[in-house]
Amino acid sequence: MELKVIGQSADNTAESGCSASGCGGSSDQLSHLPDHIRDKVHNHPCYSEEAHHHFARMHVAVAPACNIQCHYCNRKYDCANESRPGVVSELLTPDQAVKKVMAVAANIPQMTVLGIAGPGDPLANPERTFDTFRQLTEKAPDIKLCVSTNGLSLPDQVDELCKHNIDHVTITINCVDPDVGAKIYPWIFWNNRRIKGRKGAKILIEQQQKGLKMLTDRGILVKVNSVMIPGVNDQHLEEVSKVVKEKGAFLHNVMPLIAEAEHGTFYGVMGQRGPTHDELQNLQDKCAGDMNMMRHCRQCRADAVGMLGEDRGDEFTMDKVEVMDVDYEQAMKKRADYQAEIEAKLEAQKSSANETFIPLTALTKQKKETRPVLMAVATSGGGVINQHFGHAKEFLIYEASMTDVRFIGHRKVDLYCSGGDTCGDAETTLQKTIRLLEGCEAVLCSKIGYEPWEVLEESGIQPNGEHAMEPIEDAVAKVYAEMAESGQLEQQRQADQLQAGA
Ligand code: CLF
Ligand code: SF4
Repeated sequence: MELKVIGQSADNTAESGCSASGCGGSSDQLSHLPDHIRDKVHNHPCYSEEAHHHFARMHVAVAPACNIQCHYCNRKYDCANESRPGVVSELLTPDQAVKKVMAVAANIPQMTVLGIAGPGDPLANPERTFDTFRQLTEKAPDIKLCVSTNGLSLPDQVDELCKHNIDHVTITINCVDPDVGAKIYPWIFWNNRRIKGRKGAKILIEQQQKGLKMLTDRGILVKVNSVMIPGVNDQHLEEVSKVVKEKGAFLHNVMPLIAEAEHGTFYGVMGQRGPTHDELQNLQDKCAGDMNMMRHCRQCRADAVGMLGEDRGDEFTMDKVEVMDVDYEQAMKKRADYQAEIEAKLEAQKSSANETFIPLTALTKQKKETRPVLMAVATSGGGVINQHFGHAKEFLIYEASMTDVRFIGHRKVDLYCSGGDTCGDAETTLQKTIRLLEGCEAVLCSKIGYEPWEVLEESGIQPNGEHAMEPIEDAVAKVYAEMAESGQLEQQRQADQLQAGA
């Protein structure tokens, strides 16, 4: 049975209602919302942190052109608004896109959302974008539609978006100050002219803010993406968070700049660095005071397919899609059943958890103040610990403390084990993984080989394979309780104090 853990107040008395998964997890993140909003987000993998463990999204690359230039973008690569750099494998016509969506939906029944996110700007390609949406509204009414834009032509397109029953729009807003904007956008294309520098940035900002307000006035959920660029807008994004919240944005997603010289972007070539994990988390925490933050974004490709963090695009290239025989009526029934099963399972987990709240005091007799701990988790989805350490392409990072367990992000790693029972052949990649997990004190996975176990332990990261198939947040809470129980968290605090005093 799933355990739920309630936290402690500073004086170590058990507090009510603050479950481990509730405080940091998304079930409670949604519980304060009115029903009609919950309905819109409960199975959207980007708008609900919990949903991203269970539901998938896909993008179709139908929008090649863009009406602005961002210093972090080279359109040989995917749109950095919504994707990690990497060429879009196939640019699709709307008809091809619709075929592909139906083929994917028939084969991945947990795929609930279709997004158009590039490789250029979807609203700078309105015919292609809206033709795709129009056809899908008719042919696949069970799929949620989602779009991501830089916002320049948004105010002109809001009526059209509403016609297509689009409930979710993402606007990338990196600044609300044209002087900051001039350092990010060299030009925009506006009224048939190229407008450079501050003047162009000012128009873009005005259009973004106007479009945001128009959408929220119409009840459309708006997520704001911001790219964090150290030294350019990092000090400014708190202000952005406040402004967009005031205008009704639902969620703010602060993403790290990705800039490599080989991508051929201005920032990449100029050596502009992206933020460190700590810098990103600190900024997200500061912004969180003002609004809901998204921390599970994977900066997807503009043609991504599958759960966030996985890409099954290779299974659905157009040559494969063309020969797939899809009976969508039949597929819709299968999808509805499958999704109902997932939701029933989640509901059952929630109610069983509500009945079995366990005070953290019951898991640990530790009465002294303990410090928070970062833990890495290997999972392939489903909200449980179900992945071999050596097979993990990314780790989810959780922060556990006496009061809650909260998800704070993910870190991508190189895959160093290509299968089989021998872990540790490629030690240098393992070392890279260990560097990536810097700051984490435990790693929870379903299984781990003997060699990486030893190397992790030597590096101060405790491997733990004892919670395979358990819900992540419960397992993290239990491991934290064990650490507190053993006194190591208090000891460490004393050691820190001694070191500080030395
Ligand atoms: Fe795509 Fe974006 Fe819709 Fe999601 S992605 S258009 S809202 S369906 Fe999601 Fe991917 Fe992050 Fe975007 S993880 S990059 S936030
Ligand atoms: Fe590139 Fe997107 Fe910026 Fe356009 S809006 S320049 S496609 S990152």
